[in-house]
Amino acid sequence: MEIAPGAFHLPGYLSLEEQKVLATRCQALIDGRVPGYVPRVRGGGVMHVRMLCLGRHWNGLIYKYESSRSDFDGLAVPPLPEEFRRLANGIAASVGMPLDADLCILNYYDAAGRMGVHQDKDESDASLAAGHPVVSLSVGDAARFLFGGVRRRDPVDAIRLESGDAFVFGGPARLRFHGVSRIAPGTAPPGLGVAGRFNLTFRQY
Ligand SMILES: O=C(O)CCC(=O)C(=O)O
Repeated sequence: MEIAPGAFHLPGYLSLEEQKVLATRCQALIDGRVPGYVPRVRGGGVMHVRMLCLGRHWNGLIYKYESSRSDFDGLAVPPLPEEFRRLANGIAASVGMPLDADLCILNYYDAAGRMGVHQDKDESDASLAAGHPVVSLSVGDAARFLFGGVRRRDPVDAIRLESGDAFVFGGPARLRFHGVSRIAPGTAPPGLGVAGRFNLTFRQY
């Protein structure tokens, strides 16, 4: 469903079985040898998610990508799993947008998790100019996703992202402001075994 030029909400993109596999993988990654952490951002605030970057690390203190986590523990960023890359590229292709994803930001939101409204604009100038999309996949509790325009003051729509939904924004929508105002605790599908929410955003640097 194209909700604005270049922005697509794909409800129920993943089956329950696919969500289970992805949730198990996300949990293992975020609790792994290079674990998820709560980023501190420039200005001194802390984010309200637990984050793990794959493929390239996003440094929240300088808003740049790098190969090791110099803002946290100095560890090398884990690779982007090949099956993640294929999944993201396939979602982008399903809405007619070319993507060769080389990084993923995996966020875990607990019941109090949220993310302020922002633009994703730290990828390369070439990628932004080409309009390569951000591909988002959600698993677990539903979220109130805010989707605005390309200026901060533009009106914002609230969209409920459920477990298994994909959301893609590229081309003319690539620099739209977006965020998550709240999580709806306890709304993950019964049987998924997730409390809270995983969100993966894939990008091409
Ligand atoms: O959790 C979401 O749905 C959005 C995540 C997001 O905005 C980001 O990672 O830049």
